[in-house]
Amino acid sequence: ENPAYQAEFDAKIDAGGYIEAKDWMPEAYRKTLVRQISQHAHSEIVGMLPEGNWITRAPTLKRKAILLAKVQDEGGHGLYLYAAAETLGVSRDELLDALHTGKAKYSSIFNYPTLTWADIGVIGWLVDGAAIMNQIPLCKCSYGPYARAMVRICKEESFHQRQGYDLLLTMMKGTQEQRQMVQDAVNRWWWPSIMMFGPHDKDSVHSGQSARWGIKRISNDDLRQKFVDATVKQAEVLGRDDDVDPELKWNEERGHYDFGAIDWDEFWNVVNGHGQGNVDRLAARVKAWEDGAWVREAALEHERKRAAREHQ
Ligand code: FAQ
Repeated sequence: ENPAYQAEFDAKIDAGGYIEAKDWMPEAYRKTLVRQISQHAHSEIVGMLPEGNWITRAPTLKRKAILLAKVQDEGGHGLYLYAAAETLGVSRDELLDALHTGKAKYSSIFNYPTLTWADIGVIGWLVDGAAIMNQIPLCKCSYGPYARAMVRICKEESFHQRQGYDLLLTMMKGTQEQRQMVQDAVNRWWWPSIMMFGPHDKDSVHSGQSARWGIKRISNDDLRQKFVDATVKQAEVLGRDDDVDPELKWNEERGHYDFGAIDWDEFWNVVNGHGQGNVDRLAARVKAWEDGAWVREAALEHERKRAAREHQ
């Protein structure tokens, strides 16, 4: 701890400025960022799995090309985010090890199964919709490398959200069976999507400090409310029959939609590794890492040979 550096850091935060990788920062600030950015990166990479399942089963060439592009974007987001975390002095191997050994979290949402093609539309509409709501304020977070990575990520997420909504609009114009499929997918993904924003503000252990540091610009509950308000309107255009939450209704006085109570037992159960998909998702990641060992070895060997040639 150095009081002069601390004062400079505080002044920068108070002025809404950016902290850069080479700037002095409190150890706790660095650790919080490593935790959040790496969990965010893991979410992108694990998030490729539920959708990846459907690439070979996309109903048309157009939908297949779109889904392929979306899943590739998610791989890219994971890589920018790992690179942003690395600027904080942590290695990618350490981060991946924390994921593979189950020490690091990733978003609860990716532990739910994708049962039908409508799930792909609903993930784009609701899951990417929630992700954008949370990520737009992160474009202005106080850590420069994270904020800058978020700008491009948000642009790509916007395409992801629209393609999901477009997929659902198409299905809603189809047969009764297709409309039913959409309704079923919405019913299964609605509550997990609104859980993505994390615990209520009063139960959120990190919120106070993260807000003070300019990492969290809008609270978990405020983002959740913004998401519900925006999404109900989109659902009306979609022409959905709303039986997902009987308590979901416009509250004139508040100027917001009210909604029912979240099942926090389910949320913590999934976060703590006991959701439907946790075991499979982690096993798929570990297998991918192990199967890729020869690629890493070949790349290192190539580099060793190149360096040896240069020194001859
Ligand atoms: N799942 O005190 P808080 C995507 C944990 S979008 C699992 O409120 P904080 C794009 C939290 O880590 C999804 N764990 O924590 C995509 C903490 O535990 P810890 C990823 C959760 O950090 C779309 C504890 O609960 N987006 O991937 C969750 O201030 C479609 C206490 O909570 C991000 O990661 C949860 N939902 O606020 C890809 C955004 N919520 O770490 C493919 C960046 C909370 O002490 C397809 N992250 N926890 O062990 C954030 O904005 C924040 O970290 C929050 C949580 C808001 C998620």
